[in-house]
Amino acid sequence: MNFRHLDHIVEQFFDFKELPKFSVLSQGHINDTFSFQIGERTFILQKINRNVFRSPEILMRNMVIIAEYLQQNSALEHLLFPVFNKQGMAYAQDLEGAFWRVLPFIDNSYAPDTVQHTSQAFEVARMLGNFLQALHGLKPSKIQDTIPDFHNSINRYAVFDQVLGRAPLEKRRLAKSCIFAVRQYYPLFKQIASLPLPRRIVHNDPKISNVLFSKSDHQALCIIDWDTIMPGSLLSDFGDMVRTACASGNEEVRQFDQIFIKPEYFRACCDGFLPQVHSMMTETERDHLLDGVKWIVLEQSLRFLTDYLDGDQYYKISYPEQNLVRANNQMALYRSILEQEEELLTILQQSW
Ligand code: GN1
Ligand code: MG
Repeated sequence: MNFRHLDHIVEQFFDFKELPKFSVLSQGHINDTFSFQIGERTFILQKINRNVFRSPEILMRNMVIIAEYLQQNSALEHLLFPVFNKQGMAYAQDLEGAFWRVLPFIDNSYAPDTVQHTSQAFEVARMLGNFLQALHGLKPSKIQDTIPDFHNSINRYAVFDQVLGRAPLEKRRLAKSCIFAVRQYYPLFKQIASLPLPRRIVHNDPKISNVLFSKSDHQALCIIDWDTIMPGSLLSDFGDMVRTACASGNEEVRQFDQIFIKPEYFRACCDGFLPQVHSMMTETERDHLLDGVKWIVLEQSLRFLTDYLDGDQYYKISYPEQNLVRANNQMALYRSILEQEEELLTILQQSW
């Protein structure tokens, strides 16, 4: 791959004698991510997806506010302070107007895609709980929405309905069972929307691959991907964590009958998470944690399904039916949670 077009971006941030060495990091469904080296130092370079983030300026402003807040008010390490360019801005633009940012690279770390051991599930949860507790004092009004209505599932369902109306017949036929299931389970979104949930600053995308672990002792080091940190609900963060850290396989698994929540991972997540957030949670939040998991898994299925029907405009894909596979995978996870509900509720109660 030719990276020469990236030199022009990096030179807006740094002076260099030798050309930087770039590598592609294939993380995430949204932004394009690279790492590069200047001398001994390694950084992350990211192109912000404008289709998803309409206002990169707001996004980067949020990031700086959050990093400064956490530096002053928490003991968290590895904060994602963006590197400022030579004009003192937290991003740079290329000749086509695309927005790029430079972030610190966390040495000696890795981002797992699935949990291999209960201790990893515990660590993800401890890290997320810590992070939410640290953000607890940051007023929601300080942070602007980077994606409005991000977890407004009722809105997302309305969009799905419109997209469905204009989707090609063949796609509608192939997605028939998932479309039917989304319709069947839709009342959950209404139930969630009717809950008196406190609005807090939350991560909004705490999937397991957004938690970095240390290569030496396998402890969680930090939570990355701050693009969607904005006012929202603690339930959706708990939900997204469980969706990815407790599942028997990731979103890409095609053997849908093998997708379920591993009870031992769920127990580890509860044990890692609850003590961190215990003091700040309201009774409504406490009573509906498992509904948060169901909500986010169902919403994720709906999001993949909508994108499949809409011509794969949002999530990156590497083969044509990938978003439908992901939607069916998440629907299988949702159904398995319905079957496991009693067992999971017992684990939650035991973890208090
Ligand atoms: C996207 O960017 P990435 O891959 O961390 C998405 C999340 C989804 C996730 C599904 C801004 O996250 O909301 O849960 O894919 N991010 C955005 O894997 O939409
Ligand atoms: Mg992301």
